[in-house]
Amino acid sequence: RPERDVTDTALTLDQHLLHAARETGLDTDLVILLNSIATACKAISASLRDGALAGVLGSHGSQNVQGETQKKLDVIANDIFLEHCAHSGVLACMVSEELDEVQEIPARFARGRYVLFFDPLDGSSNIDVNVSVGSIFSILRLEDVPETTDYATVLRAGVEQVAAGYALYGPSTMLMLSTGDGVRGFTLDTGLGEFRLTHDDIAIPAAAGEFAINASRAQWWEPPVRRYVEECVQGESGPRGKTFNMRWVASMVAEVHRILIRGGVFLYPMDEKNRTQGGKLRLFYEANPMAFLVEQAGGAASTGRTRIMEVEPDQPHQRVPVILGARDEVALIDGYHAEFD
Ligand code: AHM
Ligand code: MG
Repeated sequence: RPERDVTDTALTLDQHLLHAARETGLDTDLVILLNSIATACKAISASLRDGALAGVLGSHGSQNVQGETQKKLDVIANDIFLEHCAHSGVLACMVSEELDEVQEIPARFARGRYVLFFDPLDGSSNIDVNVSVGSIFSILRLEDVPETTDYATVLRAGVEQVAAGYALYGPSTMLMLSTGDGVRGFTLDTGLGEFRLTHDDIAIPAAAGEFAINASRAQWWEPPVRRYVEECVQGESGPRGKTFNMRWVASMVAEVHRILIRGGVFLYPMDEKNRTQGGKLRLFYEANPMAFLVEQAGGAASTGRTRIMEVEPDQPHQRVPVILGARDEVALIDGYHAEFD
């Protein structure tokens, strides 16, 4: 029988977080919250798995605060997040992409200093075609347990995040997480019902050979984005001197995951069509948490004009242009914006 070290086994997320609490002083209230979020993601993963058989596909017949038609699973996933996180005892409040108002913590539960922002089911246009979707979350810690939780109290710039991550519901379910000391990936062990540490020390290479953008919007692009993409597709004979590959899943979680695993750059830029809204992706539920992860993995995240995590928020459902991934590519695209402005 080959020798096997029985102690060399992948830690569960709980084990990893408890070690981090003991060894690096990770706040135990944050551990409790991350644990609740992981449970919510496992529950969402379970609801997605049976798809059409469970009658969960299709439209819910309602619209969210941003006027978007909600899928049944948008509503189910939002309820799952609220249900599993409300009683953690460590939250001041929650803010969801799917809700009009800040979600208060019911009086029967203890309250704490943490604020949880989440997009319960990102990329939900992909659900009916059985393509990967995800949940995204971002966590802030307030100085004290707040008396009121109006938006003015909880809307802070992304640099104040203490943790962020996402769950990807793909061929396997994964949870990618950063608490400010790098990015780790955990794969759902369905037999055990636990996330287990499978990806350590995630690093995005500084250079890229792959870009992701919805090219059907080329008609509305600004000159710096047009220039960047045109140069990439000119291949070896163009100014970049190499051939780039292109991907577009239309599911930001899958896109960012690909970049964390094998590199590249992702753009959902400002264009003539989304300019009045400020962009397409939401600052709190999409841009800030993904920027935190990407920077923690050595990449960069910009609006083209500003570091995303330094954008000063003015409203909860605010949108921003997003350019993130390989830091040399992001720097090049920022440079093109500076030249054209
Ligand atoms: P959603 O929050 O309504 O799901 O929208 C966000 C999604 C992102 O996951 C993805 O990057 C983008 O929208 C896709 O946009 P498009 O439909 O223009 O390709
Ligand atoms: Mg979304």
